[in-house]
Amino acid sequence: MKTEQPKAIKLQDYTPPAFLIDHVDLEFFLEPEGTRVKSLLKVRRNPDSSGPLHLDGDTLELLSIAVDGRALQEKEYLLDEFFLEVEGLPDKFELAIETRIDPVLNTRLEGLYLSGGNFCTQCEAEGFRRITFYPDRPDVMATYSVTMQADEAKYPVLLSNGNLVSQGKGEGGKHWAKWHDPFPKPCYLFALVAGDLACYADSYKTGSGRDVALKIYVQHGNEDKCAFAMDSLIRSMRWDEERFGLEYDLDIFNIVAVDDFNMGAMENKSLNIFNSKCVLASPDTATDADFERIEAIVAHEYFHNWTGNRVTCRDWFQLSLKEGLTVYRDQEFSSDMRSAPVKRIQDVRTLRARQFPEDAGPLSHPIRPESYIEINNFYTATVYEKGAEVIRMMQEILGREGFRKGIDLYFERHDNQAVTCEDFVAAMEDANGVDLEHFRLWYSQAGTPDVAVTWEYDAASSLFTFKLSQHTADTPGQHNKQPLHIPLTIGLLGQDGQDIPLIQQGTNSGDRTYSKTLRFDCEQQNFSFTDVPPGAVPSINRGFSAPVKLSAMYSDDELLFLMENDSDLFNRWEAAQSSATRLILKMIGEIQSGREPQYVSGFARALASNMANPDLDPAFVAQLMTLPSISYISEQMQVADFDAAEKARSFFKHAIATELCGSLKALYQQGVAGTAYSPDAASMGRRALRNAAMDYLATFEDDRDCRELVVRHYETADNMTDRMAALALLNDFSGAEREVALAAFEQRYQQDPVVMDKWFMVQACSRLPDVLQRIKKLTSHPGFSYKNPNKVRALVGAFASANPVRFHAEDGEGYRFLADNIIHMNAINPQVASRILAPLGGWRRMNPKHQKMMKSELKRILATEKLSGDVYEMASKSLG
Ligand code: 0A1
Ligand code: ZN
Repeated sequence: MKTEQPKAIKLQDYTPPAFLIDHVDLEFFLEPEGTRVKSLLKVRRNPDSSGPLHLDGDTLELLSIAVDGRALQEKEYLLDEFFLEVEGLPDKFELAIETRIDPVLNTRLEGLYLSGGNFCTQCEAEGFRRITFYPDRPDVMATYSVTMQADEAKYPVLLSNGNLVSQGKGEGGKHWAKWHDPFPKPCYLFALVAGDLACYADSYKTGSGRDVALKIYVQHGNEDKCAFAMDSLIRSMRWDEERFGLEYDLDIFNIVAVDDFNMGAMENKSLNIFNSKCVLASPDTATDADFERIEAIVAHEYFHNWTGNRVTCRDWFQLSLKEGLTVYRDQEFSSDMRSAPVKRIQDVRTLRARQFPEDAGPLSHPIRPESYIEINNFYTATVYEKGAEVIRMMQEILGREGFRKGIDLYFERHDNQAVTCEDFVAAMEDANGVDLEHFRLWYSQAGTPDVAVTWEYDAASSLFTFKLSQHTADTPGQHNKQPLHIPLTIGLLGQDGQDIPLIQQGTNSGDRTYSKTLRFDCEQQNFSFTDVPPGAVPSINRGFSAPVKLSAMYSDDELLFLMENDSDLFNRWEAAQSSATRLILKMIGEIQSGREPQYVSGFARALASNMANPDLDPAFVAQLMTLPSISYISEQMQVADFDAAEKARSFFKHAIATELCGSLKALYQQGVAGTAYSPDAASMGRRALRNAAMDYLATFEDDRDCRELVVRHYETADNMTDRMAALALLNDFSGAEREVALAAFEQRYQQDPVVMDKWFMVQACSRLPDVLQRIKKLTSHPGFSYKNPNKVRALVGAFASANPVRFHAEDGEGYRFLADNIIHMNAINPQVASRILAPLGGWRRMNPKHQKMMKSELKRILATEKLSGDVYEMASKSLG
C-alpha cells in the first residue's frame, strides 16, 4: 500500500537486467503463520547491461543474505520497502537468501496464500516478490528446483513445476517433495501447491509418442466434476499438435482447482492453477455456457505452454504478445469444437460488451500500453480480446498457411526467449515476405475505428463501387489518429439472395470468389466491382474481419433482406442486431418524448423465416433471437437512458412475442423431447433455442399460463442450463414464484460455493426495484465473504456491470454502494477492488445529475487513506 501518489512505469524506460539468473533452488518450510523460504540463486552479470543487483521484495521479512557462502552485513546492501540492492558483486556468484512470510495474512491472493486450508501461489504478474527477493521481471529466465516440507497429515499433496525428483519423510509428522523444472522460465510462472486434495487422473500420448500423466486436483467430493475439464485438456493437446504442430514437452501436466482466486486461471509451467468455477462441471451444477467457458479456459491455459511459457514476454507492456495470441488460439479451438459462426458471434458480443466501451472511455489504451501504474490493471479486454482480433486480422491478411509459416518461424527464432510484440510481427513478415509496417499501428494506436460505407451503382457499366472512409476518435493521451490498415471482407448479394461472383476492377484474377478481403488503409478509399447485376446488396465486414464500428447506408428493408439471406452467418446475425438496434433506438426516442412506442412488424417476420429454416443450426437461431443488450443499445445514444432503453427493449420483445406466439410455443414444445443431458454442441443448441423461445414467452408476465410455463420449466429442469434459464426469468417476476424458486435453489446448493455464485449473481441482476436492499442484506449471508473474489464479483461486480437500470438509480444509492464496497475491498484485495470500479468511469455518457453523483463517488474513493496503487490508477483515470 502506498500513501503518496504512485509513479507510472514507462515502456520507453525499459533497460535489460543488470544480472541474469541461471538456476533457482528454493526450499519451503510451509506453515500458515510463518513460512520460511530459502533461495539459492546462480547469478551472473549480464554483458548487455550494468548497475547493482536489484531484487524486488514486498511484505518480506529478510532473515539472512549471503554471497558465495559469506553472510552480508547490513551495511553491505540497501534494503527498502520494495527492493533490496547489492553493489560491488563479482561477475558470477551464488546468492543465498532466507525470508519469512505469512500466508495466512495474505488476503490479496498474490504470492503464497491459503485457500480452503491449502497452500497455493499466484505469481503473475508480480507475486513472486511476495515470496522471496528476486528480479521479478519476465526477462529473467531460470531453471528451478523446489523442495517443500509440510505436515503430512494436513498437506499430503505437494506439487510444483516440472517433474517430481524425490520425496520422503521428515521429523515430527512432516514430509517433503523435490521438484525440478528443466525449462528456463520467468518467476511469474513459478507455482507451488500443498494440501489435502483428491486427484482425478488420465493420460495422453503425444504425436511423437510421449506419455503424459494428466491430473486434476480438487477438494475431496468434487472428483465427479472433473471429467469435462479433463476431456477438454486432452482435446486441446491434440488440437495444438494438429493445427500448429505444437506438442507438450514434459511427462506430467497438473491442474489444481482453488476456491479463492483473483482471475480465471493461471498457466504456471505444468502446474496450472484454476479458479474452481473454471474447472468443476456437472450437468446439475454447470450451465452450457459454463461448459463452454471451462473448455475455452482449459485450452487457453494449456496453449500458454507454448505461447507464453516457452516463448514469453520481455516486459509487461508486451502482455498481449502472449494473451492476444493465446485468446486467438483458444477461440479457434472452440470454433473447431463447436459451431464456428456461433463462436464468432459470441466473441464479438463479448468484444462489444467489454472492449468497445473500454476503448471509448477514460481507460482506453493500445493493446501494447505505453505506461502503467499497476500492471494488474492491464489484464484488460483490450489486451486480451482486441489483442486476439489483431492476431486474427494478421491471419486474415496472410491466409491460414501464411499465418502458420509465421508461427513456425516465431518458435524457431525465439524458443526459450523473452521477446516483444515486434518480434512476433517480424516473424510473420519474414516468413511471408510481406511488409506489415502500416499494420503495426494496431499495436500502438488506441480506440475503435469508425468505418463508414456508402455505395454507388452504375447501371450502364454494371459497376458497383464501395466508398469507404475511416476515422478513429481521440482517446486519452492520443490525438489525431492515423488511418489503420483494415482488412475488410465484403460480398455482394443478388436480388435472389444468392452471392454474386466478385470481379474487382483493375485486377485480372480469373478465380470466382464470393467474399473478398479489401486492403483498406487510407482515410478514404473506393473499391469497384464489375459485372454486377442491378439491385445488389453489399455484405460488409463479413465474419467481423476487423474490429471496427461500421455504419453503412442500409435501408431498413436491406437489413431485413440480409437477415434472411446473407450466406455469411455472422453478417446475417449482424443484420438482425443492426435492425433491432435501429428499431429500439427509435422507440426510445418515442418514449423519451412521452409518446407510445410504435411497433413495426418486418423484423418479426424475418426472424420467423429463420426460425422456420430447418437448415440452420438451432444454436445460431437462438443467437439471432437474442436482442442487443440494454448496455449496448445505450452506448449508441448520445446520453445514456437505461430506463428508456429497458422499456423500449421490453416493449419490442413483447411485440415480437405477440406476433410470433404460435411459432414460439411450437419451438418451445419441440425442444421438450427429453434425452439425457450432454454438453455437445448440438444438444446445447437445442436447449439454447428452447430457452430463447421461453424468454420471449415470459414477456406475457401477466398471463397465468406463461408464468406457469416458466415455473414448470424451473421445477422440471434436469440440468443447470434449463434451471438457470427459468430462474433468471422468475427473478424478474414480482410474485411469490420468485421467492419460492430462490429458496429452493439455495436449499439445494448451499454447500456448493461455485453454484451459490449463480444464486448471488442472479439476484444482483434483478430488475425489481428493491434489488439494492436485497443485495445489501445478502452481504451478510453465511455463503458470502468479502475475502472470496468470486463472491464479490457475483454480488457487487454483477450489480454494477450487469444491472445498469438499478445501478444508475435516480437517488445515486447504486453508486454509493459500489464506492463503499471498493473502499472496503481496497484494504482486503486491491486487485478485486480495482476490477469492479470501471462502471463509475462511465459518467461521461450520463446526464448532468448522474455525472455529478458518479464523480463525487470517485472523489470519495480517491480520498481513502492507504489507497492501493491499483485503485488509485483506476479511480484517477476514471475521473479524468
Ligand atoms: N495469465 C492468466 C491470467 C492471470 C493474470 C493475472 C493473475 O493474477 C494477477 C492471474 C491470472 C491467463 O491469461 O489465463
Ligand atoms: Zn492467458
